[in-house]
Amino acid sequence: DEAGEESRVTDGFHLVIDALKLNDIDTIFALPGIPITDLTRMAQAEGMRVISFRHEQHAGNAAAAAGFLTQKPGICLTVSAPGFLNGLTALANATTNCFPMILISGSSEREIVDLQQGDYEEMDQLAIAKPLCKAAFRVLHAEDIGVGIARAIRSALSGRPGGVYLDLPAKLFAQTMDAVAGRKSLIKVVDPAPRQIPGADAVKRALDLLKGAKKPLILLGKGAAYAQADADIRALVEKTGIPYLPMSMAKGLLPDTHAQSAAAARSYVLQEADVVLLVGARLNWLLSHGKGKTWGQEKGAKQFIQIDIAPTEIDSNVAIAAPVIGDIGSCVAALLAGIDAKWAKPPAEWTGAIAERKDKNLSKMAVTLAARPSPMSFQSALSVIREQVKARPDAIVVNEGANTLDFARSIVDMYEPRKRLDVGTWGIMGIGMGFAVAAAVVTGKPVIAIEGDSAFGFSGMEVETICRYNLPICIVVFNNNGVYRGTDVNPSGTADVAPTVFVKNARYDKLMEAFGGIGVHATTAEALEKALAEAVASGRPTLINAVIDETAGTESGRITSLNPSTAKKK
Ligand code: FYN
Ligand code: ADP
Repeated sequence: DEAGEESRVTDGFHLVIDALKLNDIDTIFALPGIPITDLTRMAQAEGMRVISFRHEQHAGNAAAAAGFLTQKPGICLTVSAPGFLNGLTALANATTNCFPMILISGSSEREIVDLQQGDYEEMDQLAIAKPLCKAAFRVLHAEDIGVGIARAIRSALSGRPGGVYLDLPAKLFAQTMDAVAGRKSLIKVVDPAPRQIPGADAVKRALDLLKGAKKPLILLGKGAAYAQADADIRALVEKTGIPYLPMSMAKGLLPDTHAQSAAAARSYVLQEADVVLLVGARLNWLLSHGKGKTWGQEKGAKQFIQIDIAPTEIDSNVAIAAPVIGDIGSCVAALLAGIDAKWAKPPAEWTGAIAERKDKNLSKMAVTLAARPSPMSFQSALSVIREQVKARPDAIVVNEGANTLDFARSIVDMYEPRKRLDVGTWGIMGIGMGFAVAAAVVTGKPVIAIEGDSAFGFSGMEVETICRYNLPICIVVFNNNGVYRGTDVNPSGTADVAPTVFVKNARYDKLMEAFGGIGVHATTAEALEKALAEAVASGRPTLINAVIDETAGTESGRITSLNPSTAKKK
């Protein structure tokens, strides 16, 4: 009969869903449309969580953040050509950040695309994706779906994690095959991120160098956060007694209030340290390429120990005296094994000098944070968020902007690993709502998104998504009327406002109300405090329009120096 016939065959749609489920992937971040609309419906019917967005870039950013948080590739599903391109930005960003994700895009008919005969949304997506991600695959036959998904998962997770593109032409979904053969064609990936054990000689070299250091420093990056080797990393720091510095997304790996944190003496330790142990952090622009004034070059050469899974990362900017190649869990465990009770803690001269600088900065900070100026300053508004995060250390902080990012990074202490998601390696704007949605969906914890008003604009429409799924997200928009600040004027005399200025006194809170969420217009720290506490306690979608002094804010925050300035005389 017909029903029996139906159960004996499967199709491309179901093989994709079954292959993902077989590999414990239970969530898809998507934007439905031709040719993947039915795929989203069927995935939901088959018990997957399908979170559908308003723009593919945010679905892609959500997948990337989910990958970082869970060590499973986040899945982003888009339509062809323009939808694919929108998702591709997020895929490239995920790859840059070493986050595992898979962008699955439907594509048009190969026969027409390859002859360039002008199909609906015609584009050779595979070719375009290839240089922008870690790996890219296309599946043409239903019986190869299992292999395609397995290769995508392995590519995203093994070695240095990253983004993978999987091209699924429209025709593939409708293809049918025998259900039993279909099931047999699927692959459950065994050991998708194999441990990579460092060589004993490399470990010894690193330990010897560390032992001889007078001013050692440990630098933790987001690779260390991703690795989920939290207990061993903490043990390494505490057993050696070496001061450490977290990169922004490594904040909370050890609580920022930890006695060994040198975050509040950053410039000093970078300049003064003699041996630096990098754990999952690259010596890129965020670390001034490991040289120059930031690193006190005039004070003599530094020696680096670098733990990384990617051997070619070593010597990328400066010579690395002791590379330790392997997964962070294995490398840190191996170092720990070489640290016994006889290990000499760093000289008190070094730790004492750091403590002195740190205390000075912390006291200065305390004064700034206690002030209650009107209108609010970045610092007074952030002092409120700082207290809320202290009260709810399990909350996840998403942070983007320029000044809003830079001030929040040093003001808002983090207490637990992987609770801070931000602009990452590229320093990009637009990750806000995608990251916030993923954080809420995969952890179920409250999310506080600290957003510059400009940064928020890139993904603001996703407040509808947040309301639709009733996610426990509180967005705080730091509204100072513009990019960096709101006071620039157009010098030409025409009616247009300056390029960095927005509509003055905009009410971003109304945007949230439009979709049934809670909007709050906060002009004082007290009002902000009340609204934030209520939002975190209730878990209801909330947007607080925090009015910040429009004269506050510097060009590009703390990276002003990256703005090119002309040598031409005025
Ligand atoms: C840090 N600091 C503190 C504290 N934490 N003081 C007191 N209390 C606390 N808790 C001090 C720290 O010692 C530094 O002072 C200063 O605050 C800044 O610290 P931060 O933020 O850690 O360091 P810095 O120099 O800003 O870091 C460099 C960086 C960072 C490149 C890693 O700026 C960064 O991640 N930038 C990303 C920027 C970005 O992507 N922007 C988006 C594009 S904006 P000193 O020690 O005195 O120096 C487009 O326009
Ligand atoms: P940050 O921006 O915080 O300094 P980066 O993104 O520059 O951090 O560096 C992260 C590094 O961590 C990358 O070089 C990446 O290869 C590495 N990495 C990521 N995951 C692991 C892992 N599980 N084991 C070892 N290294 C890893």
